[in-house]
Amino acid sequence: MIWKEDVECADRAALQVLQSDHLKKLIPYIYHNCPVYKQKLEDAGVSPDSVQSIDDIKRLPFTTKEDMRDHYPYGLFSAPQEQINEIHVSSGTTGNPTLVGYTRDDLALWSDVMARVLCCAGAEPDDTIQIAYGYGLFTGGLGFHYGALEMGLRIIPTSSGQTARQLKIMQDFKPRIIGCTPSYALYMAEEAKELGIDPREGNWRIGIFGAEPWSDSIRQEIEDAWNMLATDVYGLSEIIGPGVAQECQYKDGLHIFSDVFFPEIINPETGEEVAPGEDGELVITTLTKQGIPLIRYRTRDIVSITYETCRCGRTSPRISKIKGRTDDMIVVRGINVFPSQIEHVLVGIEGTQPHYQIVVDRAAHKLDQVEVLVEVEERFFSDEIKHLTELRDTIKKEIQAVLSVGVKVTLVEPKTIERSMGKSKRIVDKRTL
Ligand code: DLL
Repeated sequence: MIWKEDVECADRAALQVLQSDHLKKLIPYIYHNCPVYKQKLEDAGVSPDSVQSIDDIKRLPFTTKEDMRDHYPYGLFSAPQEQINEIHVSSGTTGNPTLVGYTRDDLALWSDVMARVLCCAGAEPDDTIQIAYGYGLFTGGLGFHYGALEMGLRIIPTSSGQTARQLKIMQDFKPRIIGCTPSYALYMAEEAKELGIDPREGNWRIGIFGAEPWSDSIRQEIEDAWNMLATDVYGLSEIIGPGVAQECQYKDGLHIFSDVFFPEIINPETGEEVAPGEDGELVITTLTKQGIPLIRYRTRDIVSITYETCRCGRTSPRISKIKGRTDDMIVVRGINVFPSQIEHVLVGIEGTQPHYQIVVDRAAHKLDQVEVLVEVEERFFSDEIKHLTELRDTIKKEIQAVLSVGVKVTLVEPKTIERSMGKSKRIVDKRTL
């Protein structure tokens, strides 16, 4: 079963007509409703009615995460406040988080693309899905929820965490599909074994894993542990949440729903398009969103793209798994972490030095562990131990409050952390993905 088969299997010329129609409407809409975009378009010398086809997209300005932050909270919205029905945020770099808002039509679009995700993974209308992505301000849980409702699946909305309860629910209700981060899938399998439960004994068919980078060797581990097909789902809050691209059963790239999320792959230095098959930064234009439509949004995710028809019959372009980032963001347990967030905390704490290092590790089948090494002034080491402990606890508390991830803080003497002649190495990522 293919959700929206007419679109997903459309020939390229027909798809381009659809994309052009959308873009022709989108540009005047944002020009007249969002002063920030009006200015950006004028600065780029683009008059709204000059955009006539999808090929004109190259004349449009890029939108960046900084634009979102600079115009926080509502500056980039095109729809008036009273039409916004739901709000989500994702962690930003420093200061303001990234805020996104959905109109009623945007929620319908989200439901639709998430139904396409579920279908693409192989879900069937009678399936039961356990949604173990976090609900709340993260987009994962609700995105899956809306898609599953749209498709008519039976939903068990466990959200993330409370692993023993998740496992009991699996045993009792035998869902056939699960959605969660890949690291949580591995963690749950390990916990299950410790509790004497064999995860392979469920009724599993499919896992839909994303929100963080993972490799084919992790895929293999998950498939072996759970006896299921492990597929990759990609998305980001700014564009919609989960629901931008999804692997089919052939696991040969992620089908990007390009009729509504138009992809370009560019050289991040020059902004020029790179050829299919070559690595570059994924840039997305939301062709039909109303609340906060984005033009040529720089995702900072590195991928390659192919336009060849997939064995499953879908003609939609496919992106590779995410190969890296153009910035220094890392994803820890599904949560985006920027070193600058930690730096921001440290500069506000008396006695710390601007030298720190973030070490991320993952023991086999365990969740990511984050250790932050912080240089503190010499005097703390000759002082009472109690002062050192207090300082450590303050730093830990403040970092955890900003990141929403538990961290271990280790205080070290000045000049302990290796200095660099070039770009400082703030992150030591020991995880084997
Ligand atoms: O992570 C949305 C999502 C929820 C996707 C559930 C999939 C499943 P954000 O919190 O805004 O949104 O983080 C987006 O996470 O730019 C990527 O760097 C990373 N990311 C998301 N999916 C994948 C994936 C959600 N499948 C950022 N592989 C993105 C690698 C991913 N990285």
